[in-house]
Amino acid sequence: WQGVENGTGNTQYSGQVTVGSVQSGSTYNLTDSGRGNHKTYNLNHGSSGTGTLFSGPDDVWGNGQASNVETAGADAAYGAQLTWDYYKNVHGRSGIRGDGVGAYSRVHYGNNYVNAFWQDSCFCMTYGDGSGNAAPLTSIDVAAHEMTHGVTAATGNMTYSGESGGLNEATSDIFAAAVEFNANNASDKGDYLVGEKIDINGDGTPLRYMDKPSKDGASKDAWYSGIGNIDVHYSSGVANHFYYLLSEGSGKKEINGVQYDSPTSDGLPVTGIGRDKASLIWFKALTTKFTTTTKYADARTGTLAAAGELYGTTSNEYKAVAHAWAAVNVGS
Ligand code: ASN
Ligand code: ZN
Repeated sequence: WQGVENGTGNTQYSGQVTVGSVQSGSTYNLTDSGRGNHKTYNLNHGSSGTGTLFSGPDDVWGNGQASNVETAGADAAYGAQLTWDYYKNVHGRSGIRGDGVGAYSRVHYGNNYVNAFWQDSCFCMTYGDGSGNAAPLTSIDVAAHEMTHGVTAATGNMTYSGESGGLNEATSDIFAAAVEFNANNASDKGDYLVGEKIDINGDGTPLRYMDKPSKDGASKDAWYSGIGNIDVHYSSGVANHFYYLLSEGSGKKEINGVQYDSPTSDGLPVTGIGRDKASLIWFKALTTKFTTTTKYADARTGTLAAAGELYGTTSNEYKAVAHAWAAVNVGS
């Protein structure tokens, strides 16, 4: 057995990358021995079990095209690698549960399946190939979103319905953006868009926008009393918007070639503190303040408490948290 990141992944979305593989005799397989032995399997259109571990006579995975069966495996392995490294390097968390144990990925789930999902029951994530215009759901942000559902399940575990469900979903979008920025991949630069690579709408637009969530036609930019009654992928907009404002501030901004224009519900401008600090605050709140029943008002007090512990209650960071929540109509 040898090697961490010896393999070459020719991904669909992230160019040529290195992936963790192990050699066993004259065969290589997609096992990331440096990251909890995270394995990547080919379901080959099945919908249960693990299918087969990606393996072969060379240490080159995929050719950059969806038509090559290994390509989705390379993208999924890379996404898992980046997510592991993000939690380890930025938050000091070893693995999704913090116990050093890797999860596993399954690609080519079912037929024309336009989704990806995390399951705590198998401690694994699964990717569909997409259908029609929608390309395989194996981009960095989708991988990080799904794996973050595992982190959330192991920490705050916000119940997946009502306001707590929106906060659970937002946590996945927030760290998906953070992982993507942290990766600094030239082919998939960091952004505050969710699913911009998979063309799920068929017109090049992303699935979600964090600067102004309502741009998707369904997500909410600000809290209102009935927000717990809508789909968690839309009520998440309030916290996604909070995170964008806390990181970057309100108004127009260009980052990595993407134009943003973030409104505030109270009309008052917000000055951002940068995504690194915003992410540390959200992570501390997730792991030490949030619970199954956390609602938006509790997320506000939880993130304020986290900011107070990290930077002090008289800090600019603490004040920015309060301003950003006010800007999405979550008040005291
Ligand atoms: N891809 C979706 C998500 O992670 C699957 C779901 O609806 N749970 O949110
Ligand atoms: Zn989700």
